Amino acid sequence: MADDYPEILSVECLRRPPKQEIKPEEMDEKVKERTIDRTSQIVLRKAMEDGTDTVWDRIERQTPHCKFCIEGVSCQRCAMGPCRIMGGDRTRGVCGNDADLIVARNLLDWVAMGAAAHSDHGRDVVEAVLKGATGEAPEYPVKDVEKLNLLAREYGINTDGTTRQIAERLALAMMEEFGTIRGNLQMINRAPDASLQIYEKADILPRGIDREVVEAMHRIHMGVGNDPYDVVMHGFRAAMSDGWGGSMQAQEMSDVLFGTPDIRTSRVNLGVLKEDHVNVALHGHNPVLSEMLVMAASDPEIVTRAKNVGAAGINLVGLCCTGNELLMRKGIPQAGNHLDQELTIITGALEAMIVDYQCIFPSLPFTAACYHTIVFSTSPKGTMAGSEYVEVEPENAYQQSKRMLEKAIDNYPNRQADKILIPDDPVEAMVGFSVEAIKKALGGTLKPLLDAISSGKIRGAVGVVGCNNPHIKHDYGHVSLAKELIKRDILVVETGCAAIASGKAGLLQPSAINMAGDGLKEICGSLGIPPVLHMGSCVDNTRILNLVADLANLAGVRIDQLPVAGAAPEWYSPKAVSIAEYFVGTGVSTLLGVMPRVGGSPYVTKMLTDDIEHLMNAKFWVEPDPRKACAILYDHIEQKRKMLGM
Ligand code: BF8
Repeated sequence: MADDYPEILSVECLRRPPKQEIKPEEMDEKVKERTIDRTSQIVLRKAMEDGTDTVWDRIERQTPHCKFCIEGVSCQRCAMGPCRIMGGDRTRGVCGNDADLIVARNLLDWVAMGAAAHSDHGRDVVEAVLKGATGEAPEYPVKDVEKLNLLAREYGINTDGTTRQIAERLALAMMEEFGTIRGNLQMINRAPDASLQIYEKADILPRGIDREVVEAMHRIHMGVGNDPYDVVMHGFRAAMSDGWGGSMQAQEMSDVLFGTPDIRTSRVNLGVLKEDHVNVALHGHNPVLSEMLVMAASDPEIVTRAKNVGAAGINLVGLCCTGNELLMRKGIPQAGNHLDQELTIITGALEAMIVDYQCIFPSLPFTAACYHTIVFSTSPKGTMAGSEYVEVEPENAYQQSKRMLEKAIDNYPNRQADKILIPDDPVEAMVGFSVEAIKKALGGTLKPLLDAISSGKIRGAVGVVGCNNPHIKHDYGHVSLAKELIKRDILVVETGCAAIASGKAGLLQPSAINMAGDGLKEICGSLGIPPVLHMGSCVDNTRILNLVADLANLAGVRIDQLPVAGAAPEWYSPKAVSIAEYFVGTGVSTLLGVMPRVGGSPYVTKMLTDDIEHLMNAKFWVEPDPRKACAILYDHIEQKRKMLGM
């Protein structure tokens, strides 16, 4: 094996502290309190028996949390503090800011962080397209030429010449949008004119993608954004630059490079690991890496090497959003969602976990040290202490992918039989509902969907999206809400970890129509599709934007007039905050199952849950209880229907 790998740091197994001992007779109950997924329960119990520390143990040790932080009224923005707004005579920080301003700045900070993460991911995908086109990274040719040409025309680009020439022009035009001085971003023009007028009036039309994030950072510096209203409003503009800019570029250009997803069936949950294979989990977000690993895994040299160590082959499995990307384009099985990342290692059957960036627990190498798993980090901006770092760029991605797989194979004999526990029965899931795939299923147009909504057979649609958060029982928020919604004939479209939760619960199977109301059952049944549609990863929330824009254009109404809504029942990440703000900014009211850190400011809370509706015709709700959440969403949809005279 290559001997030029950097030295691996000595890392110690991350054990649960002895004072947090869990008695064997308490384990079953405890796993049921923590997760509803059967396979996660099985492996979580193993973690308890092994004494391996998990996210659930750590949150227990962190509880109770600082109440000022929960309410968003602690400020660490400068060195005159830190400050907390505690009431009494402490209603202002050292600089003189109050609770409203502190909350507003903290919120904008989160939006900027989320928008930056998505958009930087988008830039990486566009860069891969560019390098594929110029020949610097020949492993990245254009797969969906039709989409490339459509996008080129949308950007007003000359489509004469070769595919590579068009790809180069388009990539450069998209990159230019990060710092554009042209005005607004191109793809937001997909929204109906009447919606664009609302965005313009609310002053949330995004300018350059980087500009909105940089301006957000400027505004939250002490002494700049001193009016909470404007600070919050800029968050919507920054989020719109994510939704209609960086994330949408990531989604569209991933389709260009790797193909637009189509409907297919695969399997989900920790049971997708295989006892007799070299198991490798691909974790993170960007398909630029994971697609190359899929290609490298079928390289004859790799296959032979796996056989030579006595394995039946290589078994690639996905986690989080890079898993979603592979699931919907390649049918690669998915081991789980955000809170399954440690459990995948704890099965004792994982030879390697290969990560790029975002949503990756920094503790993973230390979890891996309890077993035989090697954790590879690959991104120069996502390096991880304790991992084995193999730098991957588009130019070397194939070779580096092969090298990591070789190391994983060589690690197969290091498995300890007595530490292996792979749950059985992975669940089948129908995935890959890009807007293009939905249109194809409907005969080439969204008209049948619109007709079903107009007739009332389908009352409306809700995008249930986002993360897992150990503050909520794993998968419970997603699955319970989706079940409630489909029961009321509301079509559910899902992305990210929410979609995986539904997959594990069997809601992505056509047979799940039996849990739906009569109208939804009839429509989905006639098409042979589930009542909950898997639309992909978190940057694929922009597929939902495209869907609502298409529906609104078809119906001749604004997006905010449609009987639709968003929901993020278990969100945890700043990226989810950005998504939620671009949903609302676009005109899709959104329900959060976890309270954002704004409770310390009644002003900002009212602004988000009430006042902005007058400006954007959309707003936020916060409701952790899935039944009550469904009631809110149902009422909203019925009200929108009434206003449209449906
Ligand atoms: O981008 S849903 S936990 S994996 S942030 Fe992360 Fe949340 Fe999962 Fe994907 Ni999205």
